[in-house]
Amino acid sequence: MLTLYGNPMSTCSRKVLCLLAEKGADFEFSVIDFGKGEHKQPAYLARQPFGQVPAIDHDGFELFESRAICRYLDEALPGAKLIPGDAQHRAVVEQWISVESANFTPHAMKIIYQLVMGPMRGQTPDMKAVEAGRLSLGHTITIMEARLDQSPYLAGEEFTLADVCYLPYIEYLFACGQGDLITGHPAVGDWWARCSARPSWQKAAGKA
Ligand SMILES: N[C@@H](CCC(=O)N[C@@H](CS)C(=O)NCC(=O)O)C(=O)O
Repeated sequence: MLTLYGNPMSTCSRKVLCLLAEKGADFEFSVIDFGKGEHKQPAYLARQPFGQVPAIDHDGFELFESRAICRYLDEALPGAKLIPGDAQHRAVVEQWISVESANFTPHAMKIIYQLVMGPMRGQTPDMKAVEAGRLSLGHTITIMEARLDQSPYLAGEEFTLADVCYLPYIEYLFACGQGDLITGHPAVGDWWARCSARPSWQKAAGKA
């Protein structure tokens, strides 16, 4: 029995939802209500001490951190493999996941925070912070463009966990009017079109 504790709007939950859809896995989705502050209550903190989603319980095995969850579920569940068996191919997947967590997401989240989360709390966006985020993210996207000009997916010919990890942040960049960062780079734009059309992403993003 697999239970995912998460929220359908959360980027990190969507990574896991996408992976589960790729694998065709059966699971229960236990929605943690941010509005009620459920993620900061003792029952949930016992599962995820930072009070963040997602977390899982797989036959009594508990785990948090979205990337660790994805790696575990890819190995533990049957279905398509999103992490290759070959050592060099797997290392390239890990390289692009590291780029996502170090060079892509922190910059993307600066923009998303200013234009999405802040306004939800009644804050006015700081457009200088948005511009700074765009500049830093643009540098990373230029590097991704060079890679994606060589292969259809970040780690080569196949869709892998490396691609999955970027999708939730890009979805939000489009939602807050910053999609030109992606479409302004032809190979990155084509890659996004390919990845985001997958039924797994459509499902994870609540579009199907
Ligand atoms: N490194 C964590 C980050 C988790 C995270 O930031 N989750 C967000 C939603 S995407 C959250 O729960 N935010 C609520 C909070 O931090 O209070 C992971 O990858 O699982």
